[in-house]
Amino acid sequence: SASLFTTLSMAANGGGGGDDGNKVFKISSSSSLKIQRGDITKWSINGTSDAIVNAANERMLGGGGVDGAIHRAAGPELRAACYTVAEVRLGIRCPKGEARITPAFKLPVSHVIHTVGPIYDIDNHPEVTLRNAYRNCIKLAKESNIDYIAFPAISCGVYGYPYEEAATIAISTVMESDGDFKEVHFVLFEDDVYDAWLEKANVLL
Ligand code: AR6
Repeated sequence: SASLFTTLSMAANGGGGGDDGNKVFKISSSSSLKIQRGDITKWSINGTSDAIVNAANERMLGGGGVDGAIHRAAGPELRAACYTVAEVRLGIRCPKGEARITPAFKLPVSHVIHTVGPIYDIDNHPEVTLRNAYRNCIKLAKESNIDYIAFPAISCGVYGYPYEEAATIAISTVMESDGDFKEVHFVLFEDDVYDAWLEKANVLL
């Protein structure tokens, strides 16, 4: 059932805005999965029903990696909005595997969905936590009427998740969203992460 189109025009145009190397797969009759290299802070579809996912930490007040990039691009209002998210335990706004939503402020999307993945070498059953992170983002996005969602490679940076294993979990979990979204995107910053995602998508879709 593989259905792969390659949008060479974007690459030929020089890409940019997270659209270079854009590969499109069908996950249902009404829903497609796009895998691209790029900076997720530049990504948007319509600014009204689109959301990017942030790979945050449990404090949910910013950090390094994609989290730092998202907070820088959104402006200080994002941190202020995160600060108002209720703590579930002292200093913890978003436990691992859960998700929270905020407005996106200066970003070109309507919302940011913050999630926290597992630390691969430390946490028990990281595969369960990583799957829960993707699932809870999808659930929250659906409840918030998001039609277009973009994910980074959650836990594949500082948190050390091996790319191939993370790709299998990420892609198989978004395949469950089957028709919930018009488009699900993975916007991947590194070539080897992008290659791992593309390889798994070609196997799974
Ligand atoms: N757009 C898309 N992907 C990006 C971007 C970007 N602008 N910048 C980095 N990445 P990481 P984690 C990729 O470390 O492993 C933070 O300090 C990056 O290359 O951001 O879940 C948080 O505050 C990698 O492939 O997130 C937490 O403390 C992927 O995003 C901790 O790191 C995820 O890398 C979370 O660690």
